[in-house]
Order: sequence, then C-alpha cells, then structure tokens
Amino acid sequence: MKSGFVAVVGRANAGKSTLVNVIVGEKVAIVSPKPQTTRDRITAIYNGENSQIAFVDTPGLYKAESLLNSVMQKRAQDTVSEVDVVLFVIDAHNGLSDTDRSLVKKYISSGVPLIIALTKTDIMPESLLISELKELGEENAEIVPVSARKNRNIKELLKVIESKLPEGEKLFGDDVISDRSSKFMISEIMREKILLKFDKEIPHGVAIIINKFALRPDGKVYDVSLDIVCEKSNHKAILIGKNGSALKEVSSFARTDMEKFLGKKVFLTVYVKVKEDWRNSANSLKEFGYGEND
Ligand SMILES: Nc1nc2c(ncn2[C@@H]2O[C@H](COP(=O)(O)OP(=O)(O)OP(=O)(O)O)[C@@H](O)[C@H]2O)c(=O)[nH]1
Ligand SMILES: [Mg+2]
Repeated sequence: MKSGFVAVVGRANAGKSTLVNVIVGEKVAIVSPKPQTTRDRITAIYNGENSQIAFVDTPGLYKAESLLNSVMQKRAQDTVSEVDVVLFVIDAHNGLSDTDRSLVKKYISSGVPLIIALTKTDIMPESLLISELKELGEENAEIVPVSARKNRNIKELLKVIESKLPEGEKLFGDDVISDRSSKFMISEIMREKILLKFDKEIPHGVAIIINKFALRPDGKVYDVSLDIVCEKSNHKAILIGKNGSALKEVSSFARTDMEKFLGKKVFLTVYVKVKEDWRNSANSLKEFGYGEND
C-alpha cells in the first residue's frame, strides 16, 4: 500500500482547506471567504482502498505583517521540507501571480514531487491557465484541474497523489481523521463565525482562548467557556454590538456547529477581552498556542 505526507500549500484564500475537507469527507479545517483563515497546520487523514494519505493543510502564503503572520509563514514553509509530496493549490479564478510562478520553480528545484491542483474551476475554466503552467513545469509537475465545491476531479487528483507516494504502512489508526483535538476545533468554530460576520480587520486580530471544555457527569451536555481576545476596545464594542446583539448572533451560530461537531448539547459562555497588539507579542502567541502543534 501507499502512504505518506502531503503538504497542501498555496496563496491565502486559494481553497486549500476546502479541498482538504472534501478529500477527507469531514470538516477538519475552517473555511471563509477571507484570506488568512488557517493559522496553523492541521493534518487530515484520508484512507483509500490501498493508501493512507496525511494531508497537512497550511496557512496561506502572503506578506507577513505581524509576528503571528511570520510564525504562520514559517509553518507553511517548514512543512514543505518534511513531506513526500507537495500539493500546490492555485485558484483558477484568481489567476497566476508572480509568487505562484516563483514558488512552482522553487518546489521543482527542491526535488520534492509537485502536484498542482488548479481549483475553483466551477467558476473559471482552467484552460486559460493550463498552458502557462505547463510551460513552467510540465515535465516536473502534474497539473490537475479540480473543483472542491462541485467535487470535480477529486478522485483523479487522489490517484495522481497516490502514484507519487512511497510504498509504506499506515501511519495513523483507521478512525483518526485529524491530528487536532476537539478543544482546538471548538475554538476554530468560534473563529470561523467571527470571520464570516465581521470585516476582516476584526477577525484577523482575534484569538480564541478556551477556559473550560468539560462534559457534564450526565454525559449529555458540554460546558464550554471561552474568551474572544481582540486588539482594540473599539473592536470589542463592535464584536459585542448593540445590547450584545452581534455577540449573541455569532455565539448562537458557533454553538450550533459545536453541537454538530460534538454530537451533544453545548452550554456556551463567551467573554470578549482586549489585549493590545497581541499578534506582535511572542508571549501572547505562545499563550494562545500558535506555532506549537506538531
Ligand atoms: N467556487 C468555488 N469556491 C471555492 C472552492 N474552493 C474554495 N472556495 C471558496 O474559496 C474561499 C477560500 O477557501 P478556503 O478553503 O478557506 O481557502 P484557504 O486556501 O484555506 O485560505 P487560507 O486558510 O486563508 O489560506 C471560501 O469562500 C471557499 O468557499 C471551489 O472549488 N469553488
Ligand atoms: Mg485554509
């Protein structure tokens, strides 16, 4: 059987996490229309008939503007050197950027097998980009047009990945879907709802701290208590909204998804706190758990 690790890399908002979720058939990574949704790598396991593939979803590539951004970028770059295959995701709708071009060349010269998934082909025909991509690296990279949203060509993509993986034993148990804990997923669900509701300046400055995550003795209800940490007091006011209406709305959406994910009722308590410029504080990043998971 084939087994190994695949780094899923590409520009922010390219559709990496959506593709990983579709491949493993579960929502292991949050998704939003805003760039910089994924902040740390998440490994998701696909079990095929004759393969086991560990997909390492990474934060999207872009210019680092804060210490948090640099940590995220480093995570994505480090991942590439630790895997069997690089899956480079390009948004067909957005076209090729200079960064994409130089990354394709860089991956090719690093010698790691490279597969380019040209995604979002449901909203943009891939043909426009294929010829340019072929010029860049046809002999050294496989190019597979896909649509995660329409589940198009995903099986073909998996076949191409399998063909590049070494023979090996299973690396994870059959029932493992992700390397991340339920507690992590709970905090990500909260962050996703904030990403979806507020303009990007706010979610980009938000961290979620879970203070309590416990199943009651009756086994039916989880008590979850968390802090939404933001960077400015005016952000706090926006997050809370008039008479708490905004916070009530995002909390309610988050609770529904948490209950779906945990398969139990959730009693959710949410506080909003301010910690100025936490994204540039090494101590805060450590305290909030960024860049620590391996
Ligand atoms: N039309 C279309 N939209 C897609 C597809 N895949 C992803 N999207 C959308 O693209 C946006 C970004 O998707 P994500 O999966 O969060 O992208 P990402 O590359 O993980 O982004 P970062 O984590 O910020 O780097 C979301 O609004 C998705 O719904 C697709 O195949 N077709
Ligand atoms: Mg992502």
